[in-house]
Amino acid sequence: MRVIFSEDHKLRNSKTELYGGQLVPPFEAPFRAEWILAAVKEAGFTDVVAPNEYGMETALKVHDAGFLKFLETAWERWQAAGFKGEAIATSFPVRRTSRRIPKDIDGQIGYYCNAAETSISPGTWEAALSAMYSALSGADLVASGHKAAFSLCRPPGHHAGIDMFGGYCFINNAAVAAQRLLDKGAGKVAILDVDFHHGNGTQDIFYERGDVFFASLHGDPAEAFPHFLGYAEETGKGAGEGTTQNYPMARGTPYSVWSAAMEDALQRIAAFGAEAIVVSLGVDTFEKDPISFFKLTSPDYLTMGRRIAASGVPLLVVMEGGYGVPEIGLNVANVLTGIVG
Ligand code: SP5
Ligand code: ZN
Repeated sequence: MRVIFSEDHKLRNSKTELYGGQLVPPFEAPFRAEWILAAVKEAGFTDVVAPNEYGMETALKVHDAGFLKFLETAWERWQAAGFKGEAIATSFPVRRTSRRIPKDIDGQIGYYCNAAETSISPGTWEAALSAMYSALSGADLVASGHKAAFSLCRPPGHHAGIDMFGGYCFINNAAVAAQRLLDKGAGKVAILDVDFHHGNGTQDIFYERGDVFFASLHGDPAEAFPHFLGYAEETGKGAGEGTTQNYPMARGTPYSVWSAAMEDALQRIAAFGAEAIVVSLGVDTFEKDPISFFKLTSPDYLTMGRRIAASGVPLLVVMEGGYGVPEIGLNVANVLTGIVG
């Protein structure tokens, strides 16, 4: 399985995350990608290539144009406003407010933000673009006949919605990849989101579309980020009625319970008729993850990979979350090893 990886991920090196009322060093930091890359090479995945470059056509089919322009220019505008720290949203379009887009950067950053822990720093846009390139390059490999590919994206993407960033995410890499697979000829694609957190951005993007099935396994939003989406009753709307499936799970969930949910998700994906699956792979389901509460162990990721591969359709694995501990590398490598058998 080929690995697509861009060194430009390092350009996303924010100094601050708003956590527990303090500005702390971000959980989502460059060392994550370095650990993951080292571990997958160690496991024998040595075919590592840099992504191709692309324009914005595919991203513009899943994101709002004004939002992408905002992301591209936000840091420059924040600096021009004379602010000294990283760009952090402080005011939001909540209940019973106008949907007009403010003109000033302080207003716009709140308009386009869904979680204020994530600050915009110099290089964030360039790194987010490089992650999108990795996702697109992986999609092109799968579209051209590769049975599986791994896009080692950083920053992650699944919390980025049509016109919202947050949750450490800016451009929704998995959504862009799914769109690319459709544009390259797939009639139907599924996204299986196994990150600990609900993929609220991906759900937002495809909620009313019938060509992409979205399934997410995650910590119950009643107790976990992103707090406001990911309940089981959210199943899609309009043309997308029945093409979203959520599996919220409790604190302490072990693989025996988690895997039953994945089984159901994969059966629904097969019934939908997906011609390819994009796996939003977060390993923050790990028992030692610092910000999550599931209890998966390292060997569980091997079993997970095997079951996903048994779906029999081409797979694009896109990196999402997983934090803090060196085992994130092994856990990702185990999923890939399980997939290739
Ligand atoms: C891609 C991804 O995994 N994004 C996750 C973003 C989560 N950001 C908010 C973290 C807040 C965690 N609160 C945990 C409390 C632990 N006691
Ligand atoms: Zn996560």
